[in-house]
Amino acid sequence: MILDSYKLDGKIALVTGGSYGIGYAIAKGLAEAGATIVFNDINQELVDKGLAAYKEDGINAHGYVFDVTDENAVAECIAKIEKEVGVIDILVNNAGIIKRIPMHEMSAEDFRKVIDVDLNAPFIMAKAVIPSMIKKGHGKIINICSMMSELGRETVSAYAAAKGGLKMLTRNICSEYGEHNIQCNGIGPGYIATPQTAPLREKQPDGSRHPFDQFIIAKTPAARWGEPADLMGPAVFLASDASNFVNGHVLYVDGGILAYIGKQP
Ligand code: NAP
Ligand code: GCO
Repeated sequence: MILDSYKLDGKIALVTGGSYGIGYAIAKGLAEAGATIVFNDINQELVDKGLAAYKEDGINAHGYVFDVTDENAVAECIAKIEKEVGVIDILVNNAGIIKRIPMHEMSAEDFRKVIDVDLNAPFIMAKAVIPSMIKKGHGKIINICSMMSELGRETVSAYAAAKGGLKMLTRNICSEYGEHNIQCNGIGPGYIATPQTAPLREKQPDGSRHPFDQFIIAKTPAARWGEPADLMGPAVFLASDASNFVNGHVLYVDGGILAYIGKQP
């Protein structure tokens, strides 16, 4: 039965930055499809917050504290996870940051910080899990890309450079490891209502919608912001056997933004 190919029973999924937001929603979807959930975040407070939320949702998740940009910490923790939980079958590179600063005002340090979390870390995480995936004979890597993997806009130069690079890293992992039955794909969320985009949706002093909020509504055929739950189904698909011949692809979950010139003002 084709629906059986979407089941993740017996699979272990690691979702980085999975305490809340998109990462949490993706992990919840993978859990509902049968996967065992492992997640990390950058501090114990966030991991504890995540563990409580997963428990509330009936998910017995495993939480670990490590910075995804720290190669030594990542290697140590992957070894610990493999010992305590098992070999990772599915890696979701979700952890990410953004700094919205006009490029000519942005410090090289801030630019590097965004590249470090949004591009270097997915490399570090994938490098850490691929050897065991090769031994196991299969693996799924899902990189959380962005509209900014395809488009630019003011103030997000570092983020767009990172997410554009992440699209090409996705294609290169596909190219280099496809023969080991490892599929590496991206999910490109559109504009999703999470803490990361909260500043773009803040109500104005007069109670009106934020100009950027109005802009995105006009640019989105669905005429709404996405919700983290909109990403659950696409993530289950890319994490499951249903997508074993899908590789190097970025699946845009954007309500149609990339196809649409935008509603006339
Ligand atoms: P978010 O609300 O900011 O959550 C990101 C998570 O990653 C947080 O838990 C964050 O912890 C964690 N994190 C950040 N740096 C880390 C590090 N060095 N090590 C470990 N964990 C770290 O973001 P989101 O909106 O859920 O987005 C999740 C992913 O989707 C990101 O890659 C983002 O670029 C991407 N994305 C978001 C949207 C959107 O519209 N929201 C659209 C397209 C793509 P802290 O709380 O400590 O920061
Ligand atoms: C921004 C937003 C976007 C979203 C997302 C869109 O400032 O433009 O934060 O970058 O986070 O990446 O796909």
